Amino acid sequence: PIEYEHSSDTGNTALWIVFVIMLVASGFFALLSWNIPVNKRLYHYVTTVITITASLSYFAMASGHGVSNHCFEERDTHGKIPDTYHQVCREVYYARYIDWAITTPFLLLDLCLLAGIDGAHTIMAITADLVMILTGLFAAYGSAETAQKWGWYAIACIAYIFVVWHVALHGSNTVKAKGNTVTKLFGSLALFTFILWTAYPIVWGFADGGRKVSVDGEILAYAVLDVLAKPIFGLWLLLSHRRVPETNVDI
Ligand code: RET
Repeated sequence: PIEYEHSSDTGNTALWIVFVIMLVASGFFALLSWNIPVNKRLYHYVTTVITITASLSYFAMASGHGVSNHCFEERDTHGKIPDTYHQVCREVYYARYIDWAITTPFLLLDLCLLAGIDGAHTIMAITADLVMILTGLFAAYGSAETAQKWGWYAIACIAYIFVVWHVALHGSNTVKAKGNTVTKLFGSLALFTFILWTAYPIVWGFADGGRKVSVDGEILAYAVLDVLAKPIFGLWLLLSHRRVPETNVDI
């Protein structure tokens, strides 16, 4: 017998709701740049690209695209001879990884610009971030209970530590040159980001990885995190940017 793990109406409704939130946020962020000179719109561009990408990815997932059935053998008798196996098929929303591969570098770019991190360290942080997302994608397609799957997961986690290292360490140094207000703003935005981002591998471990959480539960957990990490993060950044002229970057 094949065991199927897939989403239901609850998960699907959540995907549509987040699609609408991302769309509204994109429109609002674009509007916020209305009376701002073109050369001062960098944060607006970057942040709007982030929510537009997310709305495309949520549209794909809600309408049944960007998802595949990942089937593998799972052992059902542990340590007994002979071992017997059964087939498990669980939905993998690979659209998320495409989304994350585009949006997480841009989120980091926002933070790096805010802190005044130099180009070399920004590129290193973004490279480590791409390694994190792509090795996470490999992990998602590994069979359960295999060292290979959790090996890729471990590599992704190491890459994540590099990302935090680069942004937190260099950012907290370089941001001082921009004064107290920007230093405080960067501190709180970076902490907010760190807490949210760290929740992703935890959700992944229980849902995609360990399969302790249903596909619906996984959708709901990522839905909450995605809304906080993109529209709420963006709102916070763009409204603060409006208030604090020292956040300006020259382009
Ligand atoms: C994975 C699994 C492998 C280990 C790690 C992960 C980290 C993912 C992160 C995702 C962040 C996504 C965001 C989306 C925007 O809304 C790939 C889940 C470390 C940090 C911020």
